Formats: sequence, C-alpha cells, structure tokens
Amino acid sequence: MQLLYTVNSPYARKVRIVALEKHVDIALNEVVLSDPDCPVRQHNPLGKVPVLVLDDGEALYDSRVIVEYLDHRTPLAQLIPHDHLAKIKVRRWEALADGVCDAAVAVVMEQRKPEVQQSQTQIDKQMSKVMQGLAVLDADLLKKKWCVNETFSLADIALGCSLAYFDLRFKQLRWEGKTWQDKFPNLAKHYNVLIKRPSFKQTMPTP
Ligand SMILES: N[C@@H](CCC(=O)N[C@@H](CS)C(=O)NCC(=O)O)C(=O)O
Repeated sequence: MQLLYTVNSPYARKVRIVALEKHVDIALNEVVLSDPDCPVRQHNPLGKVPVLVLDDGEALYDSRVIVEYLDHRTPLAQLIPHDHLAKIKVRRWEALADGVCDAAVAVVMEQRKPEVQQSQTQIDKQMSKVMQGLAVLDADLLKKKWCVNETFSLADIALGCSLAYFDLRFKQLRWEGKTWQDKFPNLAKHYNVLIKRPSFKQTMPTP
C-alpha cells in the first residue's frame, strides 16, 4: 500500500496518524501537486491528496474513506466505534474538524493570490466558518478527556489535525490581544495532550 501525500495536508496527516496508531504499514510517497508529472491525478480524478493506492492498483480517496479502510484492517486500537450512535458522533466530530480545515485552506488559497485578485469578502466569509467551527468544537469538548465516549478515537485525531493546521497557518492571529489558545481553552488543553502522542510527533507539519 502506498500513500500519496503532502507534508502539510491536514487530511493526509489524519490518515498517517491513523496508520501509525493502528500499526498498519504503508509506504509514504510525498508528492508535489503542482508538478506536471504528479501521480495523484492518475489515481484520483479530483487531483487531491491523500490517495491510498492498494497493492492491486485500486486507489482509495478521500481521507474519510481511507481511515475507515485502515481502521478495518486490524482490530487493534479501534478508532471508529462499532456502536452506531458512537460511530455517528465520531464521524460528526470528523466532519466538523475537516470542515474547519476546508475553510482554513480556502483562506490560505485566497491569500496566496496576487493582492489585487484577493477578495476580502471571501476571506472574511471563510474565516468566520473557521471561528464558528472552532467555537462549537470548544463547547462540545467542555471538560471531557476525549471527544467521544471517554476513549481516544478518530474524532480526536481529526480535531488534532485541524488545530495543527490552524496553528500552522494562523499562529500570529489575535482577537483583542487573545491567542486562539486563550479564545478556545478546551481545545488548547486537548491539543497539548494530543501532540505528546508519538503518532502526532512523527507527523508534525513544517512551517
Ligand atoms: N475532503 C478531502 C480533502 C482533500 C484536500 O482538499 N486536499 C488538498 C490538500 S490539503 C488538495 O489536495 N488540494 C489540491 C486541489 O484541490 O487541487 C479529504 O478529506 O481527503
């Protein structure tokens, strides 16, 4: 199995962390999406990472499909609960954490355009999704040890990847002098726990 990924993609990182937590061996193939010979398009018509290419050549995408596939490879360290309601809760956490990333990525893409082509309206719209998403995640976490059912799960992994991406791209942002950690103390506390896990340490994004 081979994972096509980029180092700073939060979705690809979610997959890499799941593989490490589950002790599933995957060969890592770092790609450059702007490279004309990038193999991603050959395997994923959407041209996005992550893509997991199986030994028989079949390709799996997107990250939500890949993590489910990996979680079923071995019963070790189950990350998506079998219980239906618990599974739905975990997947909702993942959907919101990934949605925050989608909006954060959209802000970054807009800011990378030449200044005259940037739309402040678009940046504000996407940033407000990020902030509202983080506020709901912070409130949902409350004083819980883990996101769902007092057990480490895919919900915690997705949340950690989303926070790391936000921290990577928007570390300098302040709201009336407050950092994101001041604004979302439950998330900040949980993030500090998550980043101590070897799977998070090994996959830290690079500035
Ligand atoms: N929903 C997808 C999102 C994947 C995604 O947006 N990946 C970005 C990298 S962070 C990408 O490949 N972008 C290239 C493009 O949109 O052309 C997933 O969970 O895998």
